[in-house]
Amino acid sequence: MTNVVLITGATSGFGQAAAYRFAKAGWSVIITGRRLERLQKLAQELGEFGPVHYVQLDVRDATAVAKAIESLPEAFQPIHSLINNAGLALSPLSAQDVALEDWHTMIDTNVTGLVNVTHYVLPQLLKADKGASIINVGSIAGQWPYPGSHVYGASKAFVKQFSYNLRCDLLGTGIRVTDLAPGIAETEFTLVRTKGDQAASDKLYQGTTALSADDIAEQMFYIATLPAHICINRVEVMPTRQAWSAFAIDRD
Ligand code: NDP
Ligand code: 8X3
Repeated sequence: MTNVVLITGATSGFGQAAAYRFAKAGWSVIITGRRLERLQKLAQELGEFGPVHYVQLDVRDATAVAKAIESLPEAFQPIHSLINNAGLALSPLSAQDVALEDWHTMIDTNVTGLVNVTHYVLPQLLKADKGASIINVGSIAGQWPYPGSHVYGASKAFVKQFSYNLRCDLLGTGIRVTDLAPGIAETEFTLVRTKGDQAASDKLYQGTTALSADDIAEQMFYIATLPAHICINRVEVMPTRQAWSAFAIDRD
Protein backbone atom coordinates (compact mmCIF):
# COMPACT_ATOMS: atom_id res chain seq x y z
CA MET A 1 0.00 0.00 0.00
CA THR A 2 1.41 3.41 -0.92
CA ASN A 3 1.31 6.31 1.49
CA VAL A 4 -1.17 9.11 0.85
CA VAL A 5 -0.44 12.82 1.26
CA LEU A 6 -3.07 15.57 1.20
CA ILE A 7 -1.73 18.99 0.23
CA THR A 8 -3.75 22.18 0.55
CA GLY A 9 -2.88 25.04 -1.78
CA ALA A 10 -1.35 22.78 -4.41
CA THR A 11 -2.12 25.07 -7.36
CA SER A 12 1.02 27.14 -6.90
CA GLY A 13 4.30 27.62 -5.05
CA PHE A 14 5.24 25.28 -2.19
CA GLY A 15 2.11 23.15 -2.53
CA GLN A 16 2.64 22.47 -6.20
CA ALA A 17 6.33 21.69 -5.71
CA ALA A 18 5.42 19.34 -2.85
CA ALA A 19 2.88 17.55 -5.04
CA TYR A 20 5.64 16.79 -7.55
CA ARG A 21 8.12 15.80 -4.81
CA PHE A 22 5.79 13.27 -3.17
CA ALA A 23 4.34 11.95 -6.45
CA LYS A 24 7.81 11.36 -7.90
CA ALA A 25 8.70 9.41 -4.74
CA GLY A 26 5.73 7.08 -5.31
CA TRP A 27 3.19 8.55 -2.89
CA SER A 28 -0.49 8.83 -3.77
CA VAL A 29 -1.28 12.52 -3.83
CA ILE A 30 -4.46 14.45 -3.03
CA ILE A 31 -4.16 17.98 -4.37
CA THR A 32 -6.54 20.78 -3.41
CA GLY A 33 -6.96 24.48 -4.11
CA ARG A 34 -9.56 26.86 -5.48
CA ARG A 35 -8.34 27.18 -9.08
CA LEU A 36 -9.88 24.25 -10.92
CA GLU A 37 -8.00 24.58 -14.21
CA ARG A 38 -4.66 24.49 -12.44
CA LEU A 39 -5.71 21.46 -10.42
CA GLN A 40 -6.79 19.61 -13.54
CA LYS A 41 -3.55 20.40 -15.36
CA LEU A 42 -1.45 19.40 -12.36
CA ALA A 43 -3.42 16.19 -11.85
CA GLN A 44 -2.77 15.27 -15.46
CA GLU A 45 0.96 15.95 -15.12
CA LEU A 46 1.28 14.09 -11.81
CA GLY A 47 -0.66 11.14 -13.21
CA GLU A 48 2.54 10.14 -14.97
CA PHE A 49 4.07 9.25 -11.59
CA GLY A 50 1.17 7.57 -9.79
CA PRO A 51 -2.33 7.96 -8.33
CA VAL A 52 -3.65 11.52 -8.04
CA HIS A 53 -6.98 12.78 -6.72
CA TYR A 54 -7.91 16.43 -6.99
CA VAL A 55 -10.57 18.38 -5.13
CA GLN A 56 -11.49 21.99 -5.80
CA LEU A 57 -11.59 23.30 -2.26
CA ASP A 58 -11.66 26.59 -0.41
CA VAL A 59 -10.26 25.76 3.02
CA ARG A 60 -12.36 28.53 4.59
CA ASP A 61 -15.52 26.51 3.89
CA ALA A 62 -15.78 23.92 6.71
CA THR A 63 -18.73 22.15 5.09
CA ALA A 64 -16.83 21.75 1.83
CA VAL A 65 -13.78 20.44 3.70
CA ALA A 66 -15.94 17.84 5.49
CA LYS A 67 -17.47 16.76 2.17
CA ALA A 68 -14.08 16.53 0.45
CA ILE A 69 -12.75 14.18 3.14
CA GLU A 70 -15.96 12.12 3.38
CA SER A 71 -15.97 11.51 -0.35
CA LEU A 72 -12.35 10.48 -0.75
CA PRO A 73 -11.98 7.37 -2.92
CA GLU A 74 -10.99 4.24 -0.95
CA ALA A 75 -7.60 4.18 -2.63
CA PHE A 76 -6.79 7.58 -1.10
CA GLN A 77 -7.54 6.53 2.47
CA PRO A 78 -6.25 6.68 5.08
CA ILE A 79 -4.27 9.88 4.68
CA HIS A 80 -0.78 9.41 6.07
CA SER A 81 0.50 12.99 5.82
CA LEU A 82 -1.34 16.28 5.82
CA ILE A 83 0.39 19.37 4.51
CA ASN A 84 -1.52 22.44 5.66
CA ASN A 85 0.05 24.80 3.17
CA ALA A 86 -2.82 26.96 1.80
CA GLY A 87 -2.35 30.50 2.98
CA LEU A 88 -1.71 34.06 2.04
CA ALA A 89 -0.60 37.50 3.14
CA LEU A 90 -2.47 40.60 2.05
CA SER A 91 -1.57 44.29 2.07
CA PRO A 92 2.04 44.98 3.07
CA LEU A 93 0.85 48.40 4.29
CA SER A 94 0.91 49.68 7.84
CA ALA A 95 -1.85 48.31 10.05
CA GLN A 96 -3.62 51.65 10.12
CA ASP A 97 -3.98 51.61 6.32
CA VAL A 98 -5.15 48.03 5.79
CA ALA A 99 -8.76 47.18 4.91
CA LEU A 100 -10.47 45.15 7.63
CA GLU A 101 -11.61 42.73 4.93
CA ASP A 102 -7.96 41.83 4.21
CA TRP A 103 -7.37 41.01 7.86
CA HIS A 104 -10.47 38.81 7.88
CA THR A 105 -9.35 37.01 4.71
CA MET A 106 -5.98 36.15 6.28
CA ILE A 107 -7.56 34.92 9.52
CA ASP A 108 -10.23 32.95 7.64
CA THR A 109 -7.60 31.26 5.44
CA ASN A 110 -4.46 30.91 7.56
CA VAL A 111 -6.19 30.19 10.87
CA THR A 112 -9.76 28.99 10.33
CA GLY A 113 -8.94 27.17 7.09
CA LEU A 114 -6.00 25.33 8.63
CA VAL A 115 -8.12 24.36 11.63
CA ASN A 116 -10.97 23.18 9.37
CA VAL A 117 -8.72 20.85 7.40
CA THR A 118 -6.93 19.56 10.49
CA HIS A 119 -10.23 18.74 12.20
CA TYR A 120 -11.58 16.67 9.32
CA VAL A 121 -8.29 14.94 8.44
CA LEU A 122 -7.33 13.92 11.99
CA PRO A 123 -9.55 10.79 12.02
CA GLN A 124 -7.79 9.69 8.83
CA LEU A 125 -4.33 10.22 10.33
CA LEU A 126 -5.34 8.25 13.43
CA LYS A 127 -6.11 5.28 11.17
CA ALA A 128 -2.81 5.53 9.27
CA ASP A 129 0.24 3.38 9.84
CA LYS A 130 3.16 4.50 11.97
CA GLY A 131 4.81 7.75 10.94
CA ALA A 132 1.71 9.81 10.16
CA SER A 133 2.39 13.53 10.10
CA ILE A 134 0.93 16.98 9.94
CA ILE A 135 3.14 19.65 8.44
CA ASN A 136 1.75 23.11 9.07
CA VAL A 137 3.29 25.84 6.97
CA GLY A 138 4.04 28.72 9.30
CA SER A 139 6.52 31.48 8.59
CA ILE A 140 9.39 33.43 10.04
CA ALA A 141 6.69 36.11 10.31
CA GLY A 142 5.12 34.02 13.08
CA GLN A 143 8.26 34.42 15.18
CA TRP A 144 9.77 37.78 14.22
CA PRO A 145 7.86 41.07 13.90
CA TYR A 146 8.36 43.40 10.94
CA PRO A 147 6.45 46.36 9.50
CA GLY A 148 3.50 45.37 7.33
CA SER A 149 3.19 41.91 8.87
CA HIS A 150 0.30 42.77 11.23
CA VAL A 151 -2.34 40.02 10.97
CA TYR A 152 -0.26 37.84 8.64
CA GLY A 153 2.52 37.36 11.20
CA ALA A 154 -0.04 36.91 13.96
CA SER A 155 -1.82 34.21 11.95
CA LYS A 156 1.49 32.36 11.54
CA ALA A 157 2.17 32.67 15.28
CA PHE A 158 -1.14 30.86 15.69
CA VAL A 159 0.11 28.14 13.33
CA LYS A 160 3.21 27.66 15.47
CA GLN A 161 1.39 27.45 18.80
CA PHE A 162 -1.42 25.31 17.38
CA SER A 163 1.23 22.89 16.09
CA TYR A 164 2.89 22.66 19.50
CA ASN A 165 -0.46 22.23 21.26
CA LEU A 166 -1.50 19.50 18.81
CA ARG A 167 1.71 17.67 19.69
CA CYS A 168 0.61 17.58 23.33
CA ASP A 169 -2.83 16.17 22.58
CA LEU A 170 -1.57 13.70 19.98
CA LEU A 171 1.12 12.24 22.23
CA GLY A 172 0.65 8.47 22.17
CA THR A 173 -1.09 8.42 18.79
CA GLY A 174 2.14 8.36 16.77
CA ILE A 175 1.14 11.44 14.77
CA ARG A 176 3.98 13.92 14.33
CA VAL A 177 3.30 17.66 13.99
CA THR A 178 5.72 20.20 12.57
CA ASP A 179 5.61 23.96 12.19
CA LEU A 180 7.62 24.54 9.01
CA ALA A 181 8.53 28.23 8.99
CA PRO A 182 10.15 29.50 5.79
CA GLY A 183 11.71 32.88 5.17
CA ILE A 184 11.60 34.71 1.86
CA ALA A 185 10.76 32.33 -0.97
CA GLU A 186 9.99 33.15 -4.57
CA THR A 187 6.47 31.97 -5.43
CA GLU A 188 3.23 33.80 -6.26
CA PHE A 189 3.11 34.87 -2.60
CA THR A 190 4.14 38.50 -3.19
CA LEU A 191 1.96 38.83 -6.26
CA VAL A 192 -1.00 37.85 -4.05
CA ARG A 193 0.18 40.05 -1.19
CA THR A 194 0.39 43.12 -3.44
CA LYS A 195 -2.84 42.21 -5.26
CA GLY A 196 -1.21 41.60 -8.62
CA ASP A 197 1.71 44.05 -8.62
CA GLN A 198 4.19 42.06 -10.72
CA ALA A 199 6.81 44.84 -10.58
CA ALA A 200 6.73 44.88 -6.76
CA SER A 201 7.02 41.10 -6.68
CA ASP A 202 9.95 41.09 -9.13
CA LYS A 203 11.67 43.85 -7.16
CA LEU A 204 11.49 41.93 -3.89
CA TYR A 205 13.30 38.91 -5.29
CA GLN A 206 15.69 40.90 -7.50
CA GLY A 207 19.43 40.86 -6.74
CA THR A 208 19.27 38.21 -4.04
CA THR A 209 18.81 34.47 -3.79
CA ALA A 210 15.46 33.65 -2.20
CA LEU A 211 14.38 30.14 -1.29
CA SER A 212 12.62 28.27 -4.09
CA ALA A 213 9.40 26.30 -3.86
CA ASP A 214 11.45 23.16 -4.44
CA ASP A 215 13.66 23.98 -1.42
CA ILE A 216 10.59 23.95 0.81
CA ALA A 217 9.08 20.87 -0.85
CA GLU A 218 12.32 19.07 -0.06
CA GLN A 219 11.99 20.03 3.61
CA MET A 220 8.40 18.77 3.63
CA PHE A 221 9.41 15.45 2.14
CA TYR A 222 12.28 15.06 4.58
CA ILE A 223 10.04 15.75 7.58
CA ALA A 224 7.31 13.36 6.38
CA THR A 225 9.70 10.49 5.67
CA LEU A 226 11.85 10.53 8.80
CA PRO A 227 11.73 7.34 10.88
CA ALA A 228 8.44 7.20 12.82
CA HIS A 229 10.08 7.81 16.19
CA ILE A 230 11.43 11.24 15.17
CA CYS A 231 9.30 14.39 15.25
CA ILE A 232 10.70 17.74 14.20
CA ASN A 233 8.68 20.28 16.16
CA ARG A 234 9.70 23.35 14.21
CA VAL A 235 11.93 24.18 11.28
CA GLU A 236 12.81 27.77 10.56
CA VAL A 237 14.54 28.07 7.21
CA MET A 238 15.84 31.23 5.59
CA PRO A 239 17.94 31.74 2.53
CA THR A 240 21.57 32.39 3.45
CA ARG A 241 21.11 35.91 2.09
CA GLN A 242 18.37 36.81 4.61
CA ALA A 243 18.87 37.68 8.31
CA TRP A 244 17.42 39.85 11.09
CA SER A 245 17.89 43.57 11.31
CA ALA A 246 18.42 46.21 13.97
CA PHE A 247 15.55 47.54 16.12
CA ALA A 248 13.82 50.56 14.62
CA ILE A 249 13.96 53.78 16.68
CA ASP A 250 11.60 56.71 16.36
CA ARG A 251 13.67 59.94 16.61
CA ASP A 252 12.84 63.65 16.67
P1 NDP B 1 1.43 30.90 -3.47
O1 NDP B 1 0.60 32.14 -3.57
O2 NDP B 1 2.31 30.56 -4.60
O3 NDP B 1 0.51 29.65 -3.10
C1 NDP B 1 -0.53 29.75 -2.17
C2 NDP B 1 -1.47 28.58 -2.33
O4 NDP B 1 -2.51 28.71 -1.33
C3 NDP B 1 -2.14 28.55 -3.68
O5 NDP B 1 -2.12 27.22 -4.17
C4 NDP B 1 -3.57 28.98 -3.40
O6 NDP B 1 -4.46 28.27 -4.25
C5 NDP B 1 -3.75 28.48 -1.96
N1 NDP B 1 -4.84 29.17 -1.27
C6 NDP B 1 -4.93 30.47 -0.92
N2 NDP B 1 -6.12 30.72 -0.34
C7 NDP B 1 -6.79 29.54 -0.32
C8 NDP B 1 -8.07 29.13 0.13
N3 NDP B 1 -8.93 30.01 0.69
N4 NDP B 1 -8.44 27.84 -0.01
C9 NDP B 1 -7.60 26.95 -0.57
N5 NDP B 1 -6.38 27.26 -1.03
C10 NDP B 1 -5.98 28.55 -0.91
O7 NDP B 1 2.32 31.11 -2.14
P2 NDP B 1 3.35 30.13 -1.38
O8 NDP B 1 3.49 28.83 -2.05
O9 NDP B 1 4.55 30.94 -1.10
O10 NDP B 1 2.55 29.96 0.00
C11 NDP B 1 2.26 28.71 0.59
C12 NDP B 1 2.29 28.88 2.09
O11 NDP B 1 3.59 29.27 2.50
C13 NDP B 1 1.35 29.95 2.65
O12 NDP B 1 0.76 29.47 3.83
C14 NDP B 1 2.30 31.12 2.95
O13 NDP B 1 1.80 31.95 3.97
C15 NDP B 1 3.53 30.37 3.38
N6 NDP B 1 4.81 31.07 3.33
C16 NDP B 1 5.27 31.64 2.17
C17 NDP B 1 6.51 32.25 2.15
C18 NDP B 1 7.06 32.91 0.94
O14 NDP B 1 7.96 33.77 1.07
N7 NDP B 1 6.62 32.56 -0.26
C19 NDP B 1 7.37 32.29 3.34
C20 NDP B 1 6.77 31.67 4.50
C21 NDP B 1 5.56 31.08 4.48
P3 NDP B 1 -5.79 28.86 -4.92
O15 NDP B 1 -5.58 30.34 -5.11
O16 NDP B 1 -5.93 28.10 -6.19
O17 NDP B 1 -6.86 28.52 -3.92
C1 8X3 C 1 6.49 35.15 4.42
C2 8X3 C 1 7.81 35.42 5.04
O1 8X3 C 1 9.58 37.21 5.33
O2 8X3 C 1 8.61 37.01 3.13
O3 8X3 C 1 5.81 34.23 5.20
O4 8X3 C 1 7.29 37.94 4.93
S1 8X3 C 1 8.34 36.97 4.58
